[in-house]
Amino acid sequence: MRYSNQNVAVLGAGLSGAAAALLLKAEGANVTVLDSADENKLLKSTIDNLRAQNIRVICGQAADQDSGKYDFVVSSPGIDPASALARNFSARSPRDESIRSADKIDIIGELELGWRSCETPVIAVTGTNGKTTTTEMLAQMLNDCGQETIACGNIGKPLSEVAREKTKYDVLTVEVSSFQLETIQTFHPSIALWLNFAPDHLDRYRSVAEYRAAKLRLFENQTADDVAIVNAVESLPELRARKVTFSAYTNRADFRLAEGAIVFENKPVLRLNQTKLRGSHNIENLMATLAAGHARGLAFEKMVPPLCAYEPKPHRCEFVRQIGGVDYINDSKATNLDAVEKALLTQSKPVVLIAGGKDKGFTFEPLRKLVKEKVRSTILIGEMAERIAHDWDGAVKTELATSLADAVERAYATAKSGEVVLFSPGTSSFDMFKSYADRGDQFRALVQALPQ
Ligand code: UMA
Repeated sequence: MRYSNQNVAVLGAGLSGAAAALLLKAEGANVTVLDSADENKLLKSTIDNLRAQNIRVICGQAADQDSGKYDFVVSSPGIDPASALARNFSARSPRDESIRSADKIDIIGELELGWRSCETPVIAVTGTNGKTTTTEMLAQMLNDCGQETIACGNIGKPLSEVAREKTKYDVLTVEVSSFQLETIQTFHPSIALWLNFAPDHLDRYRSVAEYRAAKLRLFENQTADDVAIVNAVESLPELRARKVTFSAYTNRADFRLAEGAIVFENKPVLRLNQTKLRGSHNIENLMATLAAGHARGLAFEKMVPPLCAYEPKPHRCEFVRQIGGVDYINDSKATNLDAVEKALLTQSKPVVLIAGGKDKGFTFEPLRKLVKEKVRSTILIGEMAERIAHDWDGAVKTELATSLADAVERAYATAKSGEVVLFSPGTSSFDMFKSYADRGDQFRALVQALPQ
């Protein structure tokens, strides 16, 4: 077994930590899971399951101060390297010259751990927006075309879990985030998709450049035998892999847009009115998916039917209901400004916008011009409400709401027939909700409960 008799610490007892711990245990390691949260705040079923497998779990302050001797450490993506839990080990990292070699501990991420136990080639999908849609759509298309795969990674099923299950696949379709890429060493996708890039996660990174550098590690271990599918408008560094480009905005791309169709080598390969996806961002997601299928040797005629059947998932400009001529749209998945911009650009009716949430360290100023153009009124919620009101002062009418329920009531009172109530928060949900999905579910339920 790969990790027989090794002592390994796993940081975080969420989805990634639990999956990493179970994989390590199955591969012979003695595992300790450390989580900074109080035990009663963690999922009891997860902790019970870990302990039932003879995995030690230490929570709260004792975890942050743990002084156990470990051969290496596996970190969950959500754990900020600046946190007390991570710093306890990074202070002993092999990269720190001042530490005696006997005391050094290597830290890898859960993605890297899963990769090391995987014998299946990987298609990795990253981008600030669209990666979940593309990962899901690509996996569905590959399966329909007879190439067995599973959508995993940041999408919600950690790669370590897939590695432990040992199910045979032709290829794995892995959504990868910057948080996961930060801690790779050998992770090597044979096909890497770079969908787009926009500022995000500035509560974790010191700068946009630092966020971009973490994401660019996607290509780090690729060779000339691999394929890099990249947005043509991005100026990326020199890549070793064979580059295939796509763009809905320029003709200087391998996959481009012409007369309502996606075109490759001057031939239309997919008519857009046949698909259920809308907006230029989704056209690019389709282009990247077709490019990945092409790189896997699939014919376009085979790929088109499953792509046309693909239904957009909840929380992504999801139409909820029409009341009194007002459309209510749930775009809770919009966790950064780029996503709000895309949602606003697809609206043809005046918008009543509900936005706001956790303070992720960026300003909403860049949207000011577009908001002035498209939005009649804004209703702001969460940690960022006052800051957004300040950023958009004078551009649009703003109201502050005390809760999402209050925001929905205010939108209902404000919106007139022929308008759209768009819930596109522009930042993450963790100040008030468990996740973007929980936030979107609550919005949908509140809208469903409104009188006709
Ligand atoms: N924790 C500590 N100390 C800390 C911080 C956190 O102990 O300083 C503990 C928490 O108490 C908690 C655990 O760490 O128990 C949570 O770990 P985690 O945040 O890594 O969450 P997981 O449940 O493992 O989920 C992670 C991804 N979460 C993040 O990257 C924040 C999930 O992506 C992913 O689906 C899952 O692994 C499976 O791979 C979510 C996400 O928001 C959807 N991703 C970001 C995004 O898409 O923008 C990157």
